[in-house]
Amino acid sequence: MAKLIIVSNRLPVKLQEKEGKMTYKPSEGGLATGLGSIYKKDDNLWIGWPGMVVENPEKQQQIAVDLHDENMHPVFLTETEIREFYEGFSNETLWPTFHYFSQYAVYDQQLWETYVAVNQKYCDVILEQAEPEDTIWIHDYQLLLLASMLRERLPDATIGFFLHIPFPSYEVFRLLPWRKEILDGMVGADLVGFHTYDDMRHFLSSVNRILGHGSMHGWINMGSRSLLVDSFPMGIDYDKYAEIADSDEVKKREKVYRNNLSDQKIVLSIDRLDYSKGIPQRLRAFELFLEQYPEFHEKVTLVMLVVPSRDAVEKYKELKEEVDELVGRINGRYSRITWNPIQYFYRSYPIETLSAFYRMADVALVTPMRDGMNLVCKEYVASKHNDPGVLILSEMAGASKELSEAILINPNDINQVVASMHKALTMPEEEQKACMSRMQESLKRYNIHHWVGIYMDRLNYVKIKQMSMATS
Ligand code: GDG
Repeated sequence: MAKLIIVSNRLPVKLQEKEGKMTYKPSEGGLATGLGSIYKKDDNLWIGWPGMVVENPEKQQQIAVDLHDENMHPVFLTETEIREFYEGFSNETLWPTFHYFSQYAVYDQQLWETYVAVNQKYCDVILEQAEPEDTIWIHDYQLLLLASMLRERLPDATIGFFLHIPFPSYEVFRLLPWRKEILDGMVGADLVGFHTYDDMRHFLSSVNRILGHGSMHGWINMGSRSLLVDSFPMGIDYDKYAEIADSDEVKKREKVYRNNLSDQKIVLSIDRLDYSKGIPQRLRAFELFLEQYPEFHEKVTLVMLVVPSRDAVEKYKELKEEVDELVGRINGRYSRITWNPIQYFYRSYPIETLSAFYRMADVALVTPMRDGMNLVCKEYVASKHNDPGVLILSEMAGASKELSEAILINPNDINQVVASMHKALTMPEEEQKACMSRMQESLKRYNIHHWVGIYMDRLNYVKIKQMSMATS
């Protein structure tokens, strides 16, 4: 029977070694939850890096056996591959370019060559596991070349690709020295999916101008075969977030946190440490808010959770220092014995703590400079039930296309961000609830299961359509 193979840079578990014993910690990421019910079914399989460098072949063998029982299969990467493929080309070349920070992009032939070699490594591992009629669904910017590598060896396979980050405009994409090779890699898929219509439009424009293939209604005609490009805005596991937020455990935590911040309006900010998330810009806007609205002193607290990320990459180290310094400066300037304007946490928390933060936040301040989608803002809305709350959301996040009841802002416009904070903190409760419930309705419906369902349906449709095109 044909099976589905999901491929992503990382497996949905994190491998750890404690006192010589291997442990497998499940990932709580949106993708893992969304695809969880599918990859565990029948002979389906998830292929990816288990999150730890393992060099000993016997250990590798043992890990493969352990993972096999959970419908997973490992791709092992060396220290050098992690440095050059993951930290290097993926996160120092592609990530900044695709997020419109091309001034941060490193163009290094060695990093590119390792990127090609690692994509080939994933391809080889998949070929050991795949049958010609299997469906293969590849995820994200670390594996842009994989679809064509697989297509060469499995010409009739059904191959999907989904990009979780933005696809930049042609004017930015064309800066990459390997722009042609990257597009050649992506068009090997039958269906290329993006979060938004704009990402899709940018991709089609680059394919047209760099590869010379035009398109009609999202179909790219490559001569010998055709592929479809479409947008699929990713949802969250709505019920999971709503249920956790309603649990006694979370309510208890919220009460404890609230007691320590009594009489305070809470503005919440949660992201991975990343320059695309606009953390320093958000802090500067909060500082200006305190300057312009002294009546809010001792009445508002910014609870800011920053999750450590990619700390081996230079730009991220610099950003950490900048954020530390800004928080220190603002707290130094405005703190009282009884009030710290910013409560700053640089660590990751269990989902129950996150949920308690969502519940107690009067305002969620989600202001990325660029974001493929952004799930934090959706999780905030899902955690609110019938409670009031206001979402301030950047226009540059994919999610802004769906959440039009949020207060939408341009994160570069500091005055607008300040005004939006004031508006949010003074908005009548009825208005808050009305906006919240409209967003909840839409997120409940277009949840992660819906996303997986429509992507898979569309992929099947493409295969059927291709067959009818070939015979007509
Ligand atoms: C990429 C794209 C796109 C955060 N802190 C903790 C924690 N989180 C969880 C959140 C949320 C996830 O991490 C972050 O997701 P985002 O979508 O906001 O951002 P990226 O990580 O950059 O994700 C993005 C996404 O892929 C999906 O396609 O939306 O645009 O950049 O789920 O809840 N989870 C736990 N503890 C924390 O401290 N457990």
